[in-house]
Amino acid sequence: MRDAIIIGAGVTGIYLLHRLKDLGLDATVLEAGDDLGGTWYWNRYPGARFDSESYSYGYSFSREIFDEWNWSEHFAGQPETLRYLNFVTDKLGIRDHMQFGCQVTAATFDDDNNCWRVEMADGRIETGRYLLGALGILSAPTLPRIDGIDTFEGEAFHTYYWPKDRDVELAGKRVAVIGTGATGVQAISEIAPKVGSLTVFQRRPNWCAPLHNARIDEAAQAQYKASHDEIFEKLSQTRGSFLHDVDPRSYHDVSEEERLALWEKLYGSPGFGVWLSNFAEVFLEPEVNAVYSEFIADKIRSRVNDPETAERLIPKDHGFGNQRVPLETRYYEAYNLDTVHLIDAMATPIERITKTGIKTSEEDFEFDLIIYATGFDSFTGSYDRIDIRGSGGQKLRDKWHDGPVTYLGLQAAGFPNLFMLAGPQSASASSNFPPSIEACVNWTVEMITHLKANNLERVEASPGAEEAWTDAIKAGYKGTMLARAKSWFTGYNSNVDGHDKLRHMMYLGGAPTYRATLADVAAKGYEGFELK
Ligand code: NA7
Repeated sequence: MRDAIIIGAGVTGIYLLHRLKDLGLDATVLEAGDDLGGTWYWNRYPGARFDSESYSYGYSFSREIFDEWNWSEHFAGQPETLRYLNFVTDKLGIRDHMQFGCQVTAATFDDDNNCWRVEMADGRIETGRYLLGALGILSAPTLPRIDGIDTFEGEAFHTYYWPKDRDVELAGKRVAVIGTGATGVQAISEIAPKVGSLTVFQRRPNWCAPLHNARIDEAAQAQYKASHDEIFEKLSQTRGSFLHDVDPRSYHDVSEEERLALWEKLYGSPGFGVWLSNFAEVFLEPEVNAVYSEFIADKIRSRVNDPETAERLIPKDHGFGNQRVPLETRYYEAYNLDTVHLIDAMATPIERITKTGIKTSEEDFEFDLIIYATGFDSFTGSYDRIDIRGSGGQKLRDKWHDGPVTYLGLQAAGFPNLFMLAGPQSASASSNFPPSIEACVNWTVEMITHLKANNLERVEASPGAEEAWTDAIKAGYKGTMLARAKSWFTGYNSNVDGHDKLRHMMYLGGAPTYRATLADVAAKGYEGFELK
């Protein structure tokens, strides 16, 4: 029996494996893909890139890695990020401890031996004391439930499964994109000038804002390398572990001139500042949010030539920032091309996919390629897709039927020795991913060290601690604008049964408070956990 089995060779699995190997433990990574990288292995669609500054997305645990790796763009594209994760893995010398092409189908806790038995689609079986979920939060892609989806005779795929072994011919092709979340927005912007024609099927628009990406020249390289300490100090202080944080002034205390000056500056600045460096009231007060939303709506109107198309691209059902804000590069300008058409899939719904294209209530379209940018069964989907059975045979899927229930977003009562890194209801889910997963990994590795040192074989969240944590998570949503928005943040997905109401997926207290809570729990002898 191994000490630990990690599922997933993405950003989390790589660091976790490194820490466990460093302790001399027998750990292996099981990865469904044919290589490492997780999100950055799968999502190869044109335009896939960071919305976080590259150097804030890289790992912080090794100064050597930070110094040796040179990001070429402030917001790196998928190929570069995948190269980075390979570089880190080889530098750490842990590749041999990863098994690829392992689709984990089931995991069962053995109450007699306090260990997990993990089954894979190809019949392989692994047994380990600890089962560590490094599954990511957006790794269960969902196709739309539209009649006829299997009948289309052209090329079609979900963005997550963009072919990796060949180039997809775009030039001259009649292309459809369904979905306008962050993925659709990136893909549309990138392919619009390259295809013969592009038809975008949009159900609900998102609020998008410019990324302002740029190459990192030698001077900027030297500058960010020299700023190592400041970068990570800042990431440790901000609520979302981003380089952007709320403006300390109150919206109500500044003049209109000052307010507009800030907003213009944010709209013209790189990265998530346009979302996160605003006045706190934009997030908290619907009336203030409405004023900012109108400011952004005017920006959209100024960038789209056809006023009717511009109005269609402006969200009417939620205010700016209450869903994930896609950052874009010439997204709105794409709609000024004669070859790009925007279909309102609310007004004229898609009725079916046909052999030759897409039929809406109004028109029959013909396409060569259909791209489904239709999102994910967020946070819990990747756990639900594995038949996970805890103590006494209870299924995690059943326990989470109406939404996740966890303690610290790390464990679920009744599922001993199972840790979810970046699990639902943790801060990893609601902040810049790498800094947050490093904190979760460090904490979990310390706990495992503690258990081993004390000859303990079993650790389980107590039902009371779980209930209190989940109640606190739910309370965090009360009265917020976020709770009313229907997106993957809140677990909505029209393509998954039962995902038509708010699910309390994220810890909303901010990353620093979350880390302090973890430290406090450990300092109190792992309060809320039963150790045996
Ligand atoms: P998202 O943000 O969940 O977007 C999915 C999009 O697909 C969204 O516009 C949906 O419209 C649309 N959708 C889903 N099903 C359908 C059907 N059946 N018909 C029409 N349109 C549909 O996923 P992304 O992949 O874009 O982004 C996920 C995250 O990955 C992103 O935020 C980054 O953090 C990285 P809806 O809004 O439901 O009306």
